[in-house]
Amino acid sequence: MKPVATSTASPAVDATKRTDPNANSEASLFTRHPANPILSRKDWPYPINSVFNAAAVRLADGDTLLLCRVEDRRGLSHLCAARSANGIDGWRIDETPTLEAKPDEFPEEIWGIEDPRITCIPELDQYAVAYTSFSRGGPGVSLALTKDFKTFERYGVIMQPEDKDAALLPHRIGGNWAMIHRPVTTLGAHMWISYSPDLRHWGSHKVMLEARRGGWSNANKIGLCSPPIETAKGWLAIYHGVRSTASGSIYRLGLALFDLERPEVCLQRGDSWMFGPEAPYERGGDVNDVVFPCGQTIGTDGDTINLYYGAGDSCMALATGSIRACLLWLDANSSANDRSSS
Ligand code: BMA
Repeated sequence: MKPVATSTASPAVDATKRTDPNANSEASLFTRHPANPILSRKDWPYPINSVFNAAAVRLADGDTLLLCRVEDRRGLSHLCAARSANGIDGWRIDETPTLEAKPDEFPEEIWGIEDPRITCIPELDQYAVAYTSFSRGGPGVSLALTKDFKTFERYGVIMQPEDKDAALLPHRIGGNWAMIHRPVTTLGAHMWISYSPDLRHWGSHKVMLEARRGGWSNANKIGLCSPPIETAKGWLAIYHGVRSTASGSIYRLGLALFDLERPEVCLQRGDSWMFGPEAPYERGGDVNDVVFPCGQTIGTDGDTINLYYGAGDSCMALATGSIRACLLWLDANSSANDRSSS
């Protein structure tokens, strides 16, 4: 990064001190871990191109498990588990892919499986993994259940293309399972929520949050990031907004809060993004200017968010924040009840 030029600066500002191009950013809600990137291809036990967009969960034994999207050297993705006692380093990575595409049985997985989100489901005593299947018709949403991240019960595709960025809520709402996802329709790429009695048959589809329009940083395309966090005030959701520019897309993160009983009702939506590509590993990669979280763990204090995110479609990074701070930030930075595309 180059320092800001000094020659034309106003005399009142000591521009020589402004070596950080983001120096006028407001205090960030999330702090990057100094060990970033925490996982990259050099760590892998077998040849790969990149590791990014991992789902995250804290296991019963206290380990953090990241179910990473791993892109092989054909360009196709599979999922591979990495476990660590502190969620930062000392990763123990499965020696072979943990969950691979099975196109013979599931033709929608012909070009790989991507971007998982894990939800712990106490009623089933299992973890649900919602992931993207890359089919001939585009991306769709598939679901698998597991107890141990070794064997998986595959449900196949549950939302047909074009659809992705899906996560299950951890318990039924009004008797039905609820899943957030991002279908692309002629109306745009918005976040929807759908309901199911059995995790196989989905209906009662409702728009949950719309991409904005015009000049907004999250105009035209948004999608859920990590599974929403259940708080006393509502479901706290981190979502990505995509800005299209002449030199490509910029993926940044926004915050929104949804009603606990009726999650399709947006209570608050932040106006500005709260985290975006700034570090070198986020600004440059196979795809530049991408931060893309698919999972988080919550600290033992019940407040700390350990947000795991893919950076530049090339490596995994960690940033920490606070549920309380996110809720306060929404109080201060939201337009009232704005779920729409104004
Ligand atoms: C999205 C998804 C992500 C990817 C991002 C940036 O559409 O495909 O997997 O990280 O684009 O390339």
